[in-house]
Amino acid sequence: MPGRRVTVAGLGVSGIPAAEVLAALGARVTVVDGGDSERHRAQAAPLEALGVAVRLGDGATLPEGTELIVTSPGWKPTSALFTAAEAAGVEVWGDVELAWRLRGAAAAPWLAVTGTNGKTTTVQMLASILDAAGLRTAAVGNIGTPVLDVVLSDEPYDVLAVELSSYQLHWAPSVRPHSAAVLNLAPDHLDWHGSMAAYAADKGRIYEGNTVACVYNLADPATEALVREADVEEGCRAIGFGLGSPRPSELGVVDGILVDRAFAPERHTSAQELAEISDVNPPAPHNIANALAAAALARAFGVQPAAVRDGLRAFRPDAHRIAHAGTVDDVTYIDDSKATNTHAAEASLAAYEHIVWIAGGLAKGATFDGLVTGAAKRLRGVVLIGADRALIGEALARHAPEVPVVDLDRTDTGAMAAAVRAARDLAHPGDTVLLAPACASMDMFANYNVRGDAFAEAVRDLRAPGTGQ
Ligand code: UMA
Repeated sequence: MPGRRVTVAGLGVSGIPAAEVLAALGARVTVVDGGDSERHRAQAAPLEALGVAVRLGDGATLPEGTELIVTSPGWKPTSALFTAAEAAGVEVWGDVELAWRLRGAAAAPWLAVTGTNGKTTTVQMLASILDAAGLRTAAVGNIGTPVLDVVLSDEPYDVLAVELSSYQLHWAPSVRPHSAAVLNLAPDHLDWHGSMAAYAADKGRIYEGNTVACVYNLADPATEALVREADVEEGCRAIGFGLGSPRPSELGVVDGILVDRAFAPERHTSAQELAEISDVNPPAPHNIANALAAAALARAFGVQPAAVRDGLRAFRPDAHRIAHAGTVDDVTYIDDSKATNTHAAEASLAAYEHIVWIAGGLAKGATFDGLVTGAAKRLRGVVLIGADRALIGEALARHAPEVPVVDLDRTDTGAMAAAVRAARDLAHPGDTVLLAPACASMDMFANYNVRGDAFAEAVRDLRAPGTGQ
């Protein structure tokens, strides 16, 4: 790296540590970012003090003399910067690729997880299990802690639980996990990838070069297809997980018990007990599947069954995932702000009988016909928010024209409170008001946590208006 001219694309969670590490290695670093806000300028200053050049407000022009680009995951492959890089013969790595290439010879192996939904929970469950097994580990990647932060840490790790998004996988061709899981595959981020096939192909990269296990979902044949297409190390096994009774090389459920017929010594004749369904928090079907995937990766790494049970018991789910925000006048309010795509929203809409649904935001190229058709019978009413709400409104008009819809044409900070009040007015006693937007939040909120917090606050306000109690 010394003296190499490297351009870092994106001054955000991934770009900042990438620029710092490259500068420390002696590279001549320029960070470029299309944004030029107060936040950008505040984050630029400490980097500039390290000798890094920061160019804000222009993410399209390739800096003179660039020999390598290290990009943040959010940058689309079609970005003008990469078109210019290609024309100039300049290679592009993601920050995860950089981390993989810089890790030391004795670096911790990676247990990697991707999927359209459930990957953060699964990685957290996995880290909890590895921790219960007495291993030094960290949950990193798309979950929010850049991989670069840990691969170069002075503290040695035994193994890393790595969440990889399709964006990160796209830009990380050399990564070779010890074992990896694809939890499920449903349309998401199609505006970024260009097509479902391209999205699936990027997800499938997680299996490349696995040495011990490629873990797939028995209920989602597309995940198994990705295993078949992968080029893995000799002896690497395909391991299925599902909610039924497992065959050899599978993990599953028998009489309320999570069992392993993949890594158990007597797997051809019997299954090994790992944990009870009640050890999984919350014990909803999709979450039991997440627990089985986490268990499969841990078992592939040699973790004993008792640690799987202890790790699952110790795990606490994140806020904003089907979280109970309150009950007011016999109406239950559920915050599933984390449902940022149709696949996730479908799972939460399936869980309730009579629903007033709050939906909308940034659609990311999704269509809503299937989602609306599946939920139509259970919808008491719908409140639409956000930039792409008309797409959901049109699907409702086509497939559920009898369902009352409130179209909320405002994006100010009080918009969520107005949405919750409109939902309350549509709800009958015993109903559920469900925030499951099926869309990203960034048109109205900083992220889905802020959107969920606004919902929870608005529910508190229904009880004691104006006090925020
Ligand atoms: N920017 C541009 N031009 C672009 C795109 C972005 O200039 O075309 C700039 C923005 O102004 C901003 C910076 O680039 O300053 C942000 O880069 P980024 O969008 O890649 O985001 P980071 O802050 O680096 O965070 C990324 C992940 N973000 C995305 O993939 C969009 C975070 O995942 C991740 O936690 C973090 O790296 C650490 O690995 C978030 C996410 O939404 C949670 N992920 C998607 C998902 O889970 O569905 C994939």
